[in-house]
Amino acid sequence: MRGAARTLGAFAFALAASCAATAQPPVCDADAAVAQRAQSERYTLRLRLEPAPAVGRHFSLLFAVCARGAPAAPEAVSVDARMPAHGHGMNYRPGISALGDGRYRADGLMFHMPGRWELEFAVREGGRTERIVHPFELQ
Ligand SMILES: [Cu+2]
Repeated sequence: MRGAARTLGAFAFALAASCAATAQPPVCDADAAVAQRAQSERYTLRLRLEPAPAVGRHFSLLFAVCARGAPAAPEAVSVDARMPAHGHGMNYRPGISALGDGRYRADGLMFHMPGRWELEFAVREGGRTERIVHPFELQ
């Protein structure tokens, strides 16, 4: 019993370590093949969802906030997701951390039903908040 628990613990640690090694946020000049793109008036976002979202499975969002192709340094960045057709959001509030160079990581997102979701980013800079919406169709 104790041996099994220890083995499981070691396995979980190895899994976490391998995820951290592969899940790098994109950079501003990322190739379109490796990162999706969302745009507002002043910003371009390069983003990646990891792992690919499935109904009821947590995923992370790795992204870079860019202004004219270079990393931007906004005062605050937040992200949320909604299903506009149903008028509801997620059941979880994601945690977000700044990694420097305009790059961010948000963890703990989950789409709890299939259909059209919208990821909504809010970028605050100079007393102004700009919203960037990225649609996502979940099968
Ligand atoms: Cu819904």
